[in-house]
Amino acid sequence: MDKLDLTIRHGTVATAAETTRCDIGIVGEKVVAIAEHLPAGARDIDASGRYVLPGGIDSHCHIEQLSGMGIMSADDFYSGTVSAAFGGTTTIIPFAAQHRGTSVTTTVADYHERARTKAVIDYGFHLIIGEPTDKILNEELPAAIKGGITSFKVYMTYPKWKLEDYQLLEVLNVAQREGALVMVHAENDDMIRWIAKHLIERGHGAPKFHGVAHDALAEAEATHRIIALSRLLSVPVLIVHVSSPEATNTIRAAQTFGAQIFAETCPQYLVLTAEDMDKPGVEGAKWCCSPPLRDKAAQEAIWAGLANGTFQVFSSDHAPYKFDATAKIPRGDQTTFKEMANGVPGIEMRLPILFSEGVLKGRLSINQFVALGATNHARMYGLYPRKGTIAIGSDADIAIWNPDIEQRIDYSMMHDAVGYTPYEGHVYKGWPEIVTSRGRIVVEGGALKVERGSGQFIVRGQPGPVAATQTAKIDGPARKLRSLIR
Ligand code: DUC
Ligand code: ZN
Ligand code: ZN
Repeated sequence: MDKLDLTIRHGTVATAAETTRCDIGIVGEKVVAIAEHLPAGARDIDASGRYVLPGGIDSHCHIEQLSGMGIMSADDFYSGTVSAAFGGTTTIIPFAAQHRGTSVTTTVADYHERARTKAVIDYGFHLIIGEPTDKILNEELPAAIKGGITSFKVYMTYPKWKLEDYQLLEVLNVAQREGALVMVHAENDDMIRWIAKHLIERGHGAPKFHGVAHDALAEAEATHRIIALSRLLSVPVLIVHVSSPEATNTIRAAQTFGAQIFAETCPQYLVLTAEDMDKPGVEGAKWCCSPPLRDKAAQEAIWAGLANGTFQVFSSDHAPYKFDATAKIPRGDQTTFKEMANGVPGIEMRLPILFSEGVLKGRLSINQFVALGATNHARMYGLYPRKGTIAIGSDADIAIWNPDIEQRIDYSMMHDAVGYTPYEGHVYKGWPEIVTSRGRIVVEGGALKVERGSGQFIVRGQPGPVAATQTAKIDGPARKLRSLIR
């Protein structure tokens, strides 16, 4: 065997399928050898006592993006990807957000430009479709899909992005025709707006009322509705950032009878609750995200959904907004929950939280951890097997985890540009020590080892569920409709 460029030896290697004690050999950007014993490469890492895992994939994060409320996120493609890498993530799929009045083509070109010179790890994009005009649906979206952007997000709430059911059907129809996966933010806009108006009129503008306005029934209703729309056309849908027991149970039930419904949840719903929003003044704005934090019972339901397979992907929904007048508190201590940017940072904490609270506390196996944090994202979003696993021929994107390190979270440990972490003071055990991306060591010894702009855009293939649908026999309510409407 030719000399290996990099070897990682004596570690416990876990994929989504199995756990083995073996050595890994890398040449250039690829894994080329996996064996019980390999000779040391030009660079040799001793991974004794460590887990050697596929680098994480974070398929839901907002980087250098203008939100639905028109607010710029704090992280650009440099700080966002550096922060991701320090948390054991080697690929991100943030959003290229199409705002009304801007074409998808311009949007995509814009985001390519933002990322190209800054990202330190690999990335793709999902599109956010804010305005599904005929031109966008029939010309611009198909072109973006051909360019490797094979998934897009739609919103059932937020005035600037909300799509009507009719528009959602149009988008699902295009996704089916073009082979793309639709991600959905499922909350009932009218319920939220109605509750919020009445709360604000009565002077209940404090951050904790954000949780009241975004009642779990708003999430449950929209979840039901998008499932019905998906079933009507037999088009797979992935429901993002699921937070409540009602929505989780609804998704589980739909999956049980064969609907093509996939789901994602996020770290904030596992370890934070609505009580975190209940702080003096507007401090609680730091914990305002949508859907909002719920209660302990909801945390348990989400953990159960991770363990039993209701959720395929665990993403950060990193939505980094500064606690200042640019984002979280535009009117200082007079800001009401309706005026605050929605979202919490978490790109760096995503995997450490799942490892500590999931794997080390016995809720998930190490293989489930790998599936939820990496492999299923690759399968869902058309990156597999190049990304998301450790196999011969796959990109050498690897995170070496030390399960014995315990740390109390302090914002100075983070590498993002947000200025705070909602996990301040929490204690988590198990951290990535060395992270590689396409064979390059990205993080080692607490330091960044690569240059700005060294990450690459990854052209994604057809998403897994979509490919499966196209060969599957179509059943249920869609069958008759499909025979009449092509
Ligand atoms: N939706 C997201 O996906 N992220 C942050 C806020 C939101 O509403
Ligand atoms: Zn959302
Ligand atoms: Zn999001």
